[in-house]
Amino acid sequence: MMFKSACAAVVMAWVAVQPVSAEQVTLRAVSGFQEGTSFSRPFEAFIKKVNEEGKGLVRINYIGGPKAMPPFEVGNAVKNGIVDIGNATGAFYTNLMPAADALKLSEISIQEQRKNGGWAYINKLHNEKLNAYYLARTGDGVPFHLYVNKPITKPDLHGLTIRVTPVYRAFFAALGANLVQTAPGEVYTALERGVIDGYGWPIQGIFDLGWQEKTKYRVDPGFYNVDVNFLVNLDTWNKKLDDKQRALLQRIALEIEAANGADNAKINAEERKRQADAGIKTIAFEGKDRQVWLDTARDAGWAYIKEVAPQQVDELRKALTGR
Ligand code: 173
Repeated sequence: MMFKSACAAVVMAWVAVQPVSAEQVTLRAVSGFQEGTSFSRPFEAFIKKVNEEGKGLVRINYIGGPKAMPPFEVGNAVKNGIVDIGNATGAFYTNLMPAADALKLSEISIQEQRKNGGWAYINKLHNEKLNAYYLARTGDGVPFHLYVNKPITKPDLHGLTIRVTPVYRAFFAALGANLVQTAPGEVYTALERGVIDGYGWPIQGIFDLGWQEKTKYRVDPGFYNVDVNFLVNLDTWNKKLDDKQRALLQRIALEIEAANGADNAKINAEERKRQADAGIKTIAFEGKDRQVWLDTARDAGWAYIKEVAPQQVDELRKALTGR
């Protein structure tokens, strides 16, 4: 009896001096894009990998996309810890972080941003404004386009009503369009009812929600660069996770980020072909019109950032373009 309790005491003393071996942590995740669609897929691949490779360490409980939470709420949910991880484009959280609208203006890859100090600066802004850690960026190399149902012959959008998010707002406004902001989930109905003459969207993903049925033309060239970001609530990142758990999430996030960046040129080409096969015609601006189109996109984009984030615009430009 005495021997037994002495043994127990020794074991308990031993247990007490061991570093707290972390229990498995469960994190709640949400996506700003519909489940299974183009801009949720990298995030879902991330979750799958974490759940496979992180057994006993980290588990991610995916509560889903816009059916679980409106896209423009994801930033807020990450900030307040309602979820631990969110998948969202900067355009969905400009209410909290106006500078997030600059991410689309990147001209260098996220890998280069990680090297030139750009990522660190953008992470700091996410820390401060969104109470979030900037874990990864996907969508690199994917341009945005204007899709229309009335033919246009020059970079002039007067008389057209176009569906936007903050991504396209300054650019299409500069070309005279009337703007209607909607979440992606409302685009199909808006097209069907004829309340919009077109919409902004990347080269990838128009088939996800059936928009090819209601789309006549794509305008080329594409502009900007998609950012779809993995954001971790900062208290979760700093306090709920230990070094090993953070390292696992970061490693897998970087793997997904790199794989997505490498795949995008091929996916873009497939989507262009698929659009042509579906009967979507291209309106391609060339020469001077092309230059006006691209210059207006970039200049209106940066002018807007200067307006909403004057203290940050120079550093953002350096971070995102290297200049
Ligand atoms: O909804 C949008 O058009 C939008 O802002 C966006 C951003 C990144 C990827 C896909 C859509």
